[in-house]
Amino acid sequence: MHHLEDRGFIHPRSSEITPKSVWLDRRRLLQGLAAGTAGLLAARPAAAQALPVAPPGKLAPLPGARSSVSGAYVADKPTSYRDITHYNNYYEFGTDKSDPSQNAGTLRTRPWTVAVEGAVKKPGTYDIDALLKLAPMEERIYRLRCVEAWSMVVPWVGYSLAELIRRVEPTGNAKFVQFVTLADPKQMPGIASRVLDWPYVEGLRMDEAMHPLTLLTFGLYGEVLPNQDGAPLRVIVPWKYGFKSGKSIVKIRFVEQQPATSWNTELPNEYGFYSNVNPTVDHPRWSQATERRIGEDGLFAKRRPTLMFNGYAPQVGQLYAGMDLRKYF
Ligand SMILES: Nc1nc2c(c(=O)[nH]1)N[C@H]1C(S)=C(S)[C@@H](COP(=O)(O)O)O[C@H]1N2
Ligand SMILES: [Mo]
Repeated sequence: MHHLEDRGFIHPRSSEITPKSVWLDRRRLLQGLAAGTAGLLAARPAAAQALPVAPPGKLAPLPGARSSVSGAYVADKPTSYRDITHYNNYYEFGTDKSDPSQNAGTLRTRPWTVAVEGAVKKPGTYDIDALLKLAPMEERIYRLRCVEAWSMVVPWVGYSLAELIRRVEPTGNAKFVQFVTLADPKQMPGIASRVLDWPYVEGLRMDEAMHPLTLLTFGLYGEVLPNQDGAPLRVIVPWKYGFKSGKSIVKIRFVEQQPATSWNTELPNEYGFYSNVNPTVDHPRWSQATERRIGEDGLFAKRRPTLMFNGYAPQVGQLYAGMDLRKYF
C-alpha cells in the first residue's frame, strides 16, 4: 500500500525549481495513478485515502532550491501536510494540539517587521517582505523532535539564519541570540491564560545560531507557513527539542549574557537552555529514549529510537565537545 503516491513528497532539484502549476500537475498525475491502483484493490482502507499528499494550495507558493548544506535532507518520509498543520504546539493559540489550527486564523502576518537589536553594527527594523528576499530560499527536510517524545518530518523552506546574522554584523559582545515572538492578546486567545510568561522567548549560543543547519523559516511544503506553524517566520533548530524553535518572531536580540528562555524560566529543572535532543538524558517525568512518529499511530506502530542530537551529531556534535551534557541539558 505504501507506494510513492502515498503521501509521497518529491523535492525539486536545483535545476528544476518547478513552478507551482507543474508541481501540482505532477502531484495530480501521481494521485491519478494512485486512484487507478486503488480501483483495482477491493476495500482499500479509508485512512490511506484520507491522507492528503501535499498542501491544499491555498497559501502563497514559496519554492526552495535544493540545499547543499550537510544534513539538510533526512531520508525519512515527510509527515503529511495535514498532520504538520493540525497537530501543533503554539500555546498563544491554546494548549490542545488542535487549538492552533482552529484559532490561528486571527493572526495578522502583514504588515510584519522584525527588530534587530543589541550587539550589532547594523541594528534596525526589517520588513518581512525584505527578509523574504534577503537570501535564496532553500528546501530542507528536517526531523522535528518535540520534548513530549513525538516527532515529525517536515519539508521546510527558508535560508540559514547565518545569512541574516552576517548582514547585521555582530560585534565582539554578541555571545548569544534571543528570539522574541509576538504576544498580542487581541490576536492570540491563549495569551489570556497564564500558562507561560509571555512573550514566548528562546535563545541560542552564537555558534549555534550561526550553524548552517539553523534555519530562518518562512514556509513548508513549498508554500508560506500556515499561521499555526509560526507565520510569517520562525526559527528551526533541528538538533534541539522543538520548543527551542520559536514561532512568529518579532525581535532578534544579540546579547552578551545567556538570555532568558520561556520553558527554562517556567520549569528550570525540566527544561535547560541547551535542550539538545539526547536519548540518554531523560526528562524528569518521562523517558527520552524513544519517540512516536506522528502519522504512524496505530495498534502496531512501533516507537522509534531517539537519536543523539536528533540524528544531526555528525554536523553539530563538535559544538558541544568537552561539555557535560547532563549538566548542560
Ligand atoms: N511562539 C511559540 N513558539 C513555539 C511554541 C509555542 O508555544 N509558542 N511551541 C514550541 C514547541 S513545544 C514545538 S514542539 C514547536 C512545534 O512546531 P509545530 O507546531 O510547527 O510542529 O514549536 C515551538 N515554538
Ligand atoms: Mo514541543
